[in-house]
Amino acid sequence: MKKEGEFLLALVGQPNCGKSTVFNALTGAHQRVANWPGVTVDRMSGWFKTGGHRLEIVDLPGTYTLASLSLEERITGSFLIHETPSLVLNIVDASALGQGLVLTLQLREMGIPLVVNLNMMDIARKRGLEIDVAALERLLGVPVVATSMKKGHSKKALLRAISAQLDSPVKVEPLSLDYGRMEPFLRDMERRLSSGATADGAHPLRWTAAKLMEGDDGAEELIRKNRSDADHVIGSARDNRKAFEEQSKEAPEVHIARSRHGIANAMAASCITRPAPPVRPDRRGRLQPFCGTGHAYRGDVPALLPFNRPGL
Ligand SMILES: Nc1nc2c(ncn2[C@@H]2O[C@H](COP(=O)(O)OP(=O)(O)O)[C@@H](O)[C@H]2O)c(=O)[nH]1
Ligand SMILES: [Mg+2]
Repeated sequence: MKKEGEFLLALVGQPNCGKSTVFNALTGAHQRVANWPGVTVDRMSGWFKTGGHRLEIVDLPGTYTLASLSLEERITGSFLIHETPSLVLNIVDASALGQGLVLTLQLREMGIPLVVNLNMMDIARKRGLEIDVAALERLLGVPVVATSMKKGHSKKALLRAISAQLDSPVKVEPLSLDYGRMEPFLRDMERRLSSGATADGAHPLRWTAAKLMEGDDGAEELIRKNRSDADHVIGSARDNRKAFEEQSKEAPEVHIARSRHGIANAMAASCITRPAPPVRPDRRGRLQPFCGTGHAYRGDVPALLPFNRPGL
């Protein structure tokens, strides 16, 4: 539980994006390790001060998405839903931007207070990638801070961004992604969720609708906890999932994941001002080290990205 004047900061990111490096840089020696209840996954937490604020920071298990499939995803997803951190710090590997943004988009769909830390900028630069950080910030609608935390570069800028968010928290509207042919099904679920007695107003309707269409256990649990008409809502979600699959011959969760990956890659492509050079064998026919990075971003940048851009 947070004490008066204390804030809870959750560290979220995909494996190997530098989460522990950022955690260590922020907390120094002020760390403790425990287990998450009932499982043998380490729960790292610590504290630090910035701009007169004292923050407890929890390093959540690295996860590629927030689907409730793996243990790591379930721990991280459940913490974000139930512990309501004051702020989420999402670490993204700048050298694999499209992949990293898949998780960022999910956090933006939740509409939770967020600062994005684009880490590993040194690696991205070394590979020839250039990223327009301001453009990414505009698209995401939340602050983005570029760092190379292994060398401690831009740690102060990151601390400033964190304390600015705590000083004057800006209510961020959840990002609404376009799920194409699933839209009518999502609208139906949103309509059902908005009617009747509901105590789950803390989470955006659209996010809840999409989680139910994914068949996410965590979302069903949330509905059961908060709604007297839970059976009815969950039953409708199952009907909608079945109807979508019959109509489009694709599992709803696969469609959602594929759409989100497409949007993440399009977003990355539109922010990468210079992509990594293409893969080219050297004179002996061997592939150059690091040359695979950036392949996902080459090709056509869509003129109009298929999502609602904040501020446009
Ligand atoms: N070059 C470079 N390496 C980094 C940076 N941040 C982290 N690393 C390295 O990347 C690897 C993975 O980092 P780690 O913090 O363990 O990632 P985690 O899995 O997200 O906790 C480690 O070898 C770090 O030293 C960075 O900004 N630049
Ligand atoms: Mg780690």
